[in-house]
Amino acid sequence: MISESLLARVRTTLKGNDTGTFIKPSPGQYPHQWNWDSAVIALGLSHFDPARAWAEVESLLTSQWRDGMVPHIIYHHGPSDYFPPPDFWQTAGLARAGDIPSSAFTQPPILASVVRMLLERPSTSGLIDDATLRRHYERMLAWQRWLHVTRCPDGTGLPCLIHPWESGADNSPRWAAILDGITPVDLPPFKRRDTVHVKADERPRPEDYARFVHIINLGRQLRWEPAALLARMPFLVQDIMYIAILHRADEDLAWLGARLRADTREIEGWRASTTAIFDQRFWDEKRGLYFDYDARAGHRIEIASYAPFTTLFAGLPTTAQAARLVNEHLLNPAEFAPGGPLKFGVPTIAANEPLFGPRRYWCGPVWVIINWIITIGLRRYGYADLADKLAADTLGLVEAQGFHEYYDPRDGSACGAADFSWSAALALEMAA
Ligand code: 2M8
Repeated sequence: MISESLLARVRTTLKGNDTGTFIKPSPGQYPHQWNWDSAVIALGLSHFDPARAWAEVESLLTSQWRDGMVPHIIYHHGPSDYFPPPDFWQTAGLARAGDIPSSAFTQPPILASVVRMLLERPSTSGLIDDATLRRHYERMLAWQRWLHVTRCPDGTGLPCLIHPWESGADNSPRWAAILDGITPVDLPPFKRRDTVHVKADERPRPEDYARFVHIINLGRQLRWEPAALLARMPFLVQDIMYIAILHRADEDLAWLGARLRADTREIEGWRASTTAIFDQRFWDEKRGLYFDYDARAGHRIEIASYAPFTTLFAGLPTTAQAARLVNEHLLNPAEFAPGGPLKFGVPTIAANEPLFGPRRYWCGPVWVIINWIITIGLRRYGYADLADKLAADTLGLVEAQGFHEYYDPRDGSACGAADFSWSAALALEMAA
């Protein structure tokens, strides 16, 4: 149930972050449009301004590159005090780029799933015409094809990420070993701006930030040419959350295609390929967990994170695998459950991992978007009580602390940026 007071606070936060063209993730720290932020923000908007929800989808898709990619940061209104600024990406004059200045890589493709959710809501579904919907469908199809084909080096259809920012979980310990192996050289001059708005010990470490910039610089030198990126980038990863989100997006895009009477065999082919290889590449039978894959080195990355739980969102695990994920890990107080060192779940890294950092960004804090994805997955597998409890606990955290970017799982205290759009939008989703 959505209370009037929650609705009013969410509305104030989202209106406050509304630039007119898109809703920014937060007032100071993130002044541009971010890909997966905008998608889930549209869900929150659907509860009080359904036409604006569709406008958010439209504004994200207008940034699409000619080769199909939908970029991760879109600078609709030019530069700001955010680093990197639009010209840092050096995409001007690239034939494959889009018309709106943007970053040169992408983010988790949750948009098709959001569009399906919007279409399944009576308040929102009648506000989009068939021609616009078909245009959105074609664009999302092109993006998902780009991921399965252009970003896949090994014929499996599993996309590779070329920068930690593509995962959405920028400084996750899942990427630590790869980042530690990268020595930045000849860095272009840059000045970090993120630590102006948020305490430095809640943000990526300086050495990791330098590596983020180094990888961008390599991409610039390769003119962002997809085959060259796959061949040369030092960070080349198959991320289980990213692939789970894509797999669910394929399912939801096929649903939309059927509704539009389109031929969905290509999408069904992607779904079959992912299903066929997922366990073989990522499942660890001994640990009862999925692990990401370092595609450059050719081995799994054995860090216990929130990412395996997101596979439930996509329906990828068998019932038996789901039971192991839930009983051995999600409910384990030494790792992910409240009751041991933690008071709140789900931490983004298991509490007993050496690199667990309870306040440092993606190294341990609780994120509303992750809990929301996990609750949907739990329901899909019949764990409705657990999903209800996680949703209620997450809402409690947000009610007590405000719409923050992330929260310390030991005591629930707020971290990162304040007035954070997706925490507000997804609080409404969980309440509903
Ligand atoms: C964070 O990422 C940006 C870079 O893309 C940053 O740290 O400057 C991540 O949490 C990402 O998942 C999120 O989409 C973005 C905006 O909220 O911020």
